[in-house]
Amino acid sequence: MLLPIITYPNKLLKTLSADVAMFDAQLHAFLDNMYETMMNNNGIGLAAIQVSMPIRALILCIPDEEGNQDQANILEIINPRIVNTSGKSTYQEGCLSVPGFYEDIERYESLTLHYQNRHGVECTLEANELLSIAIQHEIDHLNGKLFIDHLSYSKRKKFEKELKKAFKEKK
Ligand code: Y12
Ligand code: CO
Repeated sequence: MLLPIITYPNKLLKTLSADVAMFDAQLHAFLDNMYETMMNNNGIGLAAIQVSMPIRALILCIPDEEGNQDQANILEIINPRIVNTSGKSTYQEGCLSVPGFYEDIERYESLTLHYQNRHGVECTLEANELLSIAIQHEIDHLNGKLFIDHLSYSKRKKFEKELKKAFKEKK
């Protein structure tokens, strides 16, 4: 089932999402719906709050070298904790909740993540490059933060101007 994705400036995107406690069939159905919704919208990452569910769950499907997204590569990450970080790298980010806007954001180059899978099993993941960036972007969503919240004052102004223009053009 496709779920509606909420977009900026919807205030729900500022929610601090709550830990997941029940790893049941309802959660599994929700994760399946998140996957369908993300793929249908050409996304590579989606946090539960983007579909109005304030729980600490996110999914990722990083494309391979040919740009293909394989369902076998899907990562379902519940109650994530970043336990180690190293390096810095900058990547031009986009977000399904901020359609049509892309900007360079600096993040940790590598990280170690502790999280639970859909069955509640504790897992550890070492992430680099795009996966590391995507994890940080999605964990920000769980904490009510968007990539545009990392922008400098002048870049944030540029974003607000583009948003106003896009809104006027839609009318
Ligand atoms: C690196 C940086 C950010 C992330 C977070 C996940 N971001 C996305 O999945 C963004 C997807 C996206 C898709 C769009 O749609 C198309 O390209 C057809 C899009 O364009 C519009 O909405 C107009 C914007 C963002 C992971 C890794
Ligand atoms: Co996003």
